[in-house]
Amino acid sequence: MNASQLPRLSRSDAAKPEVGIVHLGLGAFYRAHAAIYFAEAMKKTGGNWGIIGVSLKRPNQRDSLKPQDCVYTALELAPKGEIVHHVEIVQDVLVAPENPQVVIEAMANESVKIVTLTVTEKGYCHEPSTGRLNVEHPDVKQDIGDAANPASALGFILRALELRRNNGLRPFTVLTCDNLPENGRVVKGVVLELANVVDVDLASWIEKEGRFPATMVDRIVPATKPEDIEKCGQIIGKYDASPVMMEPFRQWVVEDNFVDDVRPDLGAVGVELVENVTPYEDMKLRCLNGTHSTLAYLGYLGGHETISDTVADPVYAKFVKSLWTNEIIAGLTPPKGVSLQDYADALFERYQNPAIRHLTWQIAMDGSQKLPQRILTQLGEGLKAGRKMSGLTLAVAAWMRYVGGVDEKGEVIDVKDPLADRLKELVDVQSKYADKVSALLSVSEVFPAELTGNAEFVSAVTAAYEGLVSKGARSMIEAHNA
Ligand code: CS2
Repeated sequence: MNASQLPRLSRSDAAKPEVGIVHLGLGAFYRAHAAIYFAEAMKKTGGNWGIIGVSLKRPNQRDSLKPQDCVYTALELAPKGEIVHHVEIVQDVLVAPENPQVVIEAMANESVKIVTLTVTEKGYCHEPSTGRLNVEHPDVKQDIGDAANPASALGFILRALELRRNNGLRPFTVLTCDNLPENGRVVKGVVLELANVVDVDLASWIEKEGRFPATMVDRIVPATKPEDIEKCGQIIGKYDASPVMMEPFRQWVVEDNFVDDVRPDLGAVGVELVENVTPYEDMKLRCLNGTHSTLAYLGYLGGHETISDTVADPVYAKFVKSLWTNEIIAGLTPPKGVSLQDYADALFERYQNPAIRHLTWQIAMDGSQKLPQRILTQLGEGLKAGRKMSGLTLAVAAWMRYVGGVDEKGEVIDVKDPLADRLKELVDVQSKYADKVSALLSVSEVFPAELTGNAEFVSAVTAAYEGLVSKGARSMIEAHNA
């Protein structure tokens, strides 16, 4: 029997909490991470932290969740079996383009104390290399020009804060849950830049009264696939159209800086509330996301479908371990009491989990937005400090090879990236390898001058690129390991 023929999942008789949180960008990651922490905190120590989820672009999530009263299953997948979580914290799902005013009003409701965001790197409409708002971004233009119809998360935050101020309410805390370095400072910066264009008094009110805590979020949550829906149906005996698949490990480190100190009791459920998130963020972005992207490009090119398949290949396993030890950890200051080598060893085990089918293709998405904070900053720092950074250089070359859009068997790669067309054209119009590489290096939103001006790096990345084209990813890694 297909899962869709089973009775539909539904809400229990438990009382619904009042809404205290509006979340922008309701994807699998948030439902498997922050939403579960909030639900557990509420269960443990009370409070009204029900969530209204907002999809900023597409109606899919609403269409799947509303017929099951917005409840869903989170399947915790360990190598030895699974644990089922029934999650009831989401109270409603709105689709922003269908009725932006309803979203703004929901965010301006007095009961709402926190607006959380998972809009991915590109959702901040900023230039990754400078952190500045991209005022030419079509969504930003709409946010500025059409007050009643914002397009980006920033526009919604701005208009909702404006309404709260006009109604004499306190602002909400803006809690970003995206993988960006200094994510709190980034979101605050772009919201203030936008506010300054629209209304300088509003900008000063937000600057003075608003709070934008930084966070480090971690849990591996692959996008839900059709076979996951079937598997979930078999396990729970009900049809859940939108379950989430997650690994057992989770971590959330949050800067304890909320408007009027109002927040769920996150400390009671294992969230680390700290003054300075930066060392945790650097550790996670570089050790985890940096190697994730590296394995995604090199793994995909080498014919591996998932991260667990990739690290099951001993050549890749040796490579990623040496990356941690020789290139990544050497440049990091560990958070207090943390051993970075233990952290890397634990990561390797997480990557090995065969129950988590995390596609290399999925992680390879949006590389132009991810590369700077995951790989390029540490690469530049390592070179400056005189370290050999050949593994991360190979990762950059693999990204270049990947965005060319043709794999090692000559088949087309479905490259998902906001710059995909431009990147492909840069590669295609050049015939020599060195010219292709230098054309890609000229994309200044991605590559900082300190790397493009480093002749040794340029020749190393060019050689790596040539090697990837002529010998293939696996052979290049083997040569690197030797
Ligand atoms: C991944 C992340 O898709 C990606 O780019 O690297 O989503 C990663 O799984 C999470 O950050 C883990 O916390």
